[in-house]
Amino acid sequence: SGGRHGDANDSTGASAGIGASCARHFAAEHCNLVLTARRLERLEELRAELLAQYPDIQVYVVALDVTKRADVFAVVDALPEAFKNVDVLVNNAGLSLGLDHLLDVSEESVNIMFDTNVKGLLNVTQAIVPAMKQRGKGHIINIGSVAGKQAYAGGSIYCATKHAVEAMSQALTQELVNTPLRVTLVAPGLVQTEFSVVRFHGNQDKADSVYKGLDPLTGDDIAEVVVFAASRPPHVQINDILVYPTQQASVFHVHRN
Ligand code: NDP
Ligand code: 8X3
Repeated sequence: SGGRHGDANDSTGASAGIGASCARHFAAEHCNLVLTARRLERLEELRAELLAQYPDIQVYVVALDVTKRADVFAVVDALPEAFKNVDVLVNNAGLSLGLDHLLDVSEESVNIMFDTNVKGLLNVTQAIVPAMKQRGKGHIINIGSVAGKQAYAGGSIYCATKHAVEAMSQALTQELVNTPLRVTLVAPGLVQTEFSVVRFHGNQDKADSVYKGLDPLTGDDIAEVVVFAASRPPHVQINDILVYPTQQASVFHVHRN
């Protein structure tokens, strides 16, 4: 798979949830890792955990806010030699803020969601992928969402950002079709992570209620899909995967016990 010894695997938003699970699952495949997020202490803890479990891998952690374009390029430029050849990029950093209706959503929330989910993903992609093209090797895995396929009341802006991730993934797939590079979009349904805690500004009860009465996906479930896509033979491009919990049938349709 991409990322085995000698190459590195870069995951954005690796300090929690799906991103941290991806780090653990790629580490289990003995990949060297570049892990980024804003909370460096979290990344350092994860690094220590992974090195204790897999002493044969190398893990580089660096604080990075994907919304800061100059920082994204500076971090990529300053990658240590052993981590320069990023083989798999997992564009995972993302968030949703609130469930305000379109008429009420604040300009600040709109900016944070677009800056992170859309422009942040673009920043990292533009910083990493040119070198992949030069080397003729690389895989871009974008974490979209069922919210990128359908929109729901209260989710207008978040859904718009995830529809944008879909559009960027589709366009990039076409733009790289004459290269050995691969593009994968993984679109999860309900995954129990810190996502809803962030959406509800730290209100744990409200966050828990999102997953009440069903058996939600875990970060590990999504990480397994990501590693599966990354570990196909070079001629196989898993392009678009929608993953639901068994009790979910659409963005609106969730069966609760
Ligand atoms: P978490 O809140 O658990 O994790 C989000 C991660 O993104 C954290 O590591 C956070 O790190 C990072 N992040 C947020 N903003 C930035 C930023 N500006 N720069 C760098 N990193 C950032 O949520 P999930 O694991 O669930 O979310 C991961 C992805 O999965 C997101 O793109 C989300 O939209 C998507 N998704 C989630 C679903 C769900 O139900 N949970 C369903 C479908 C898609 P830090 O705060 O340290 O910067
Ligand atoms: C997260 C899934 O339905 O909460 O992307 O928006 S949902």
